[in-house]
Amino acid sequence: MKKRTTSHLLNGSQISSSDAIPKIPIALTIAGSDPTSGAGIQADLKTFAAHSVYGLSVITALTAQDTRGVKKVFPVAFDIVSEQCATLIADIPLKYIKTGMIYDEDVCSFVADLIFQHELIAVIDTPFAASDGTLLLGEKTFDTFVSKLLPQAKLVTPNIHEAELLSGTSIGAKKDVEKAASLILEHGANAILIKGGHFGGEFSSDFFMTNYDSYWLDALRIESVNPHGTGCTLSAAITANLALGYTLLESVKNSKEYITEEIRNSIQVGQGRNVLSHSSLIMQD
Ligand code: PXL
Repeated sequence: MKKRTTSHLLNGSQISSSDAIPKIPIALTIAGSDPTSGAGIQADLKTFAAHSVYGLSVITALTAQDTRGVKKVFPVAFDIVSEQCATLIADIPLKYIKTGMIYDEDVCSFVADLIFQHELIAVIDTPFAASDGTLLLGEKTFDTFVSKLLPQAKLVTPNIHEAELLSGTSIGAKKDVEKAASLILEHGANAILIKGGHFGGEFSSDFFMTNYDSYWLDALRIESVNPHGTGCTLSAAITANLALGYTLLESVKNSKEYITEEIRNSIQVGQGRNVLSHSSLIMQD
């Protein structure tokens, strides 16, 4: 007689009792909280959800901000961050991680060790300051970021200004971007995506480089709007694509398409900058 199997039904998906941990794509974001939900941990989780990736989150700092700017930063204590990470990782099989705002030097060092010890695939974003200039990392954190966290990156995703800081060079043309990228890779990162090269013309060009190859990725530039949270969202989308099984280059290309569409569909919810809706809203006139 055929052996009967017993299964549990959970939210419509079938989980066999012999395989209690479902194989679903999971990603962790370690980043700051933005109450407008336009950037930070909130944008990361919405981006994971939009890609059908289950998102975990550990918050490194709270911010008081609105769509016009950041009023105050409240770093979360080292013990609180490290305990949350250790607790999560003891339970949930984790491979993919995205890091955003990391204010504290010791937290930065801890996250680098976490990635190394658990052999995590890490997309490291570089939000050193908000657009209004408010610093999103402590005075001493930058050096630790460069020496410890950067070498753990599967991909690091600076914008032009952040690439200038990381490379110690100034960027005014495409050839400067290429030079800065190779200097930053010398710190040990596996690959780099330098975002937002607007060197005239109709394209917004990002530069992707590994130790083996490099590409200019062009997208038609969308005039006028410069929504809040595009950096966080792009790096979260790349992490989600990696968790879904795409290669690094495919993940970058897919995510560039995603962010271009999100910028096109950005919405105004306050008196300042637009935010991304992560396809959750269809605006009506
Ligand atoms: O967009 C960079 C960024 C990242 N993370 C947090 C932020 C900001 C910008 O304000 O507040 C928490």
